Amino acid sequence: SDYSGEPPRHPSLRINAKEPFNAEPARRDLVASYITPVDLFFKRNHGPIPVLDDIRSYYVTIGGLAGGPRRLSLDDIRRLPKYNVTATLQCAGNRRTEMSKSRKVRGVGWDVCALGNATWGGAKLSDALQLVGVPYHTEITPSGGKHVEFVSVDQCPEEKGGPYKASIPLGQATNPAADILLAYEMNGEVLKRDHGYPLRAIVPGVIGARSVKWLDRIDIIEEESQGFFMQKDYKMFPPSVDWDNIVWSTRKPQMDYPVQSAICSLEDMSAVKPGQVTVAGYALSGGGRGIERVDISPDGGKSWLEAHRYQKKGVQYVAGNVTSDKWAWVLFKAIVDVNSDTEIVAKAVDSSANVQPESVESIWNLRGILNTCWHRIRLLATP
Ligand code: MTE
Ligand code: MO
Repeated sequence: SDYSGEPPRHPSLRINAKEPFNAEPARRDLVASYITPVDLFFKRNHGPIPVLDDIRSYYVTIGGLAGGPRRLSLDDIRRLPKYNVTATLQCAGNRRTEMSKSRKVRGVGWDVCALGNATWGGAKLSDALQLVGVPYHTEITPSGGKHVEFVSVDQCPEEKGGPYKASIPLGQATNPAADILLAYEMNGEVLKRDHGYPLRAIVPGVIGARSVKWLDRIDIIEEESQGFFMQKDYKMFPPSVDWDNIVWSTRKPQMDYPVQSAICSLEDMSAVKPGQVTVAGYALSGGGRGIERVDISPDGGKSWLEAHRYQKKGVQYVAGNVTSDKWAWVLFKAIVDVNSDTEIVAKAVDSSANVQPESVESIWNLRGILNTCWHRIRLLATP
């Protein structure tokens, strides 16, 4: 693969793999703002960043069972009603390094920052599909049946040199309330090359792998995509399955992400002065489920206190069960007293009362995805 055309990147990013480029921000940088700056937003790639210079000749082709095919230029997409959706994109591999410490897993290692919260601007996928004659859908549909497949222009070794592909159920793609975007802006600016310029899918509440960048085609197909990243990756297996007994077809491709939180104001095993310590981080859940609460333990899980949560820039605390952005994370903060060596723990509860699992062993899986166990920070109290 040719990596000579990569864009410049922020020097403070922590690089997990150079080619393809995979990087995440430092913990403290991530929770310094409610909206993640584009420069510091994690970058997750499976191949070189495509060079798409002449966007006047760019178009996305909508076809497959949709008929046609119809080509939509960027102007066609921009003429559709524009929506701004604040949504957190999280890689299913977030926190993989920690899972690998319990038992080895395969995949790029990530600390706790393989996610970011951005305001995405673009047309709704449901409007683009309606434009080419595919009607809206407003009921909940089963995940079986027809899918909408996104096909990129990038070339991935895993796809045997072909483009990155992923699909979502047709009923979700055509439902305006799912807020799925064909995004051309990120935080009010033209999308950067690293994040899918000129056009990407944003599928809120779903693992990042389905938000395909650098769109080339959108096809309606009979069943879910047969691409590598749907069939041979991003599936969650039980702890009993390893590389010698895996049968990929026994599991469905992962869609929604589960409830998650992590502490970002502290590094594991760091020294602190005895006294008050700030415990701050993020919490989020998939499928449009908001965060109901974040519990913090100052003593390894024996006792708990509830953290303050906020969603907006102006540090507006969320009271009771009122949350404003259903696709976006909440940031949290608590002050705890530390007088001796201890372990600080965070766990979140979502609006359906799903709770993060206590141990990593119980959710270990060979690909190291969806590590959502209680997040623990060991602190050394040093006077
Ligand atoms: N789309 C293409 N075309 N190629 C990719 O490698 N990576 C996916 C998804 N879309 C990928 C892609 C994965 S696994 C994630 S987590 C997100 O993009 C990351 O988006 P970001 O790099 O904008 O943060
Ligand atoms: Mo990902």
